[in-house]
Amino acid sequence: MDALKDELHTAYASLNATFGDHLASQGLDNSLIDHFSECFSANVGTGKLHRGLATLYIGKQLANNEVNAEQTQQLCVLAWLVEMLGAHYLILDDIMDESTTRRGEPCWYRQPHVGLMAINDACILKSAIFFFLKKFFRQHPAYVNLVELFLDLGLHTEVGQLGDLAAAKEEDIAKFTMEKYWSIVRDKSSYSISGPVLLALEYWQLATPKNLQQTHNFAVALGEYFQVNDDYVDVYGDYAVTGKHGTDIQDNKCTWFIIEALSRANDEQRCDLLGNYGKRDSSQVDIVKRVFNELQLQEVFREYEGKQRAKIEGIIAAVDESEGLKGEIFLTLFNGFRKGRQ
Ligand code: DMA
Ligand code: MG
Ligand code: MG
Ligand code: MG
Repeated sequence: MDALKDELHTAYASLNATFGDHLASQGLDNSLIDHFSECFSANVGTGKLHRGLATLYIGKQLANNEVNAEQTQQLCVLAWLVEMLGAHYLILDDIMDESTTRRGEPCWYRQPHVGLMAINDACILKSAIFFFLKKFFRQHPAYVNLVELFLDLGLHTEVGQLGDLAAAKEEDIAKFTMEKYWSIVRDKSSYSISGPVLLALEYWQLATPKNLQQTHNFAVALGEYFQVNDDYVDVYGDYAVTGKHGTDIQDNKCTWFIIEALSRANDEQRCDLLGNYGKRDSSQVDIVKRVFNELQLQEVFREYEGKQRAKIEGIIAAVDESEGLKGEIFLTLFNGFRKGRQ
């Protein structure tokens, strides 16, 4: 993976510069170009690069690593485009979730010289994806499919975010259900997992109905595992590792933890949860966390994790490789997410 990371980083500078040149050719002021370049550097490529690395890795694997220089360059571009899509959503997500930190730094919208200009920065990042698709893939036979794929991934993610934000407005958290939770998660997490696989399949024109179905099944199962982990990190994560402070309890989010807690609580604990969830006051957040601890939710989480891991391994073992997809690809993706789950 380190060699892939180096390849990705080589492509990075040229993408940032290419977009800057495009803006300059439109007569944009240097100070504005510099602003966007800073936005790009601060938000794209500062995370764990799971999605980008996965895209490049899968892209190469599907071709048995027989990839020429031009194809490598194109796969690197696709990898960065997934990272840009992620950066677009995280900038907006931090504003909507009123988060304070991301990757150990103040969130982009919390930088004094940015503020709510971050919303427009996020929009430019997403538009830049389509600029790059046109620039690098206009002649590729899968061009239209690649464009449609980014549109689809975007819509799914936005629908997931809508579900997440609308649920957080629920005054009676006793109405949260696992069914609702899983449906939000399916949409919210889809770009992270199916994105890299689908892009690589489309690039090599291997997106057969069977391969798409297998990818979907895997992505749903891993997406669930991934989001429950993300919810875990929100409550129990170590800031030194995660670089973000949790906000789910304060934000009244419909998370795996609150649903499990409500289903296990006695009357007194239930009363504490209902009266203190979704409040900014840190002493109220502490009460919710105390109940989570009393209910030994970390233990319940470990059990869930074990079961879901077995389910994912089952899906991987059953992959039908007859149309070019490989179980090995899913396995590497799974291990990558597990290793960097904090
Ligand atoms: C973020 O979910 C989801 C998307 C699609 C950006 P989240 O708010 O739980 O993420 P985080 O915990 O990183 O803020
Ligand atoms: Mg968030
Ligand atoms: Mg969110
Ligand atoms: Mg979260």
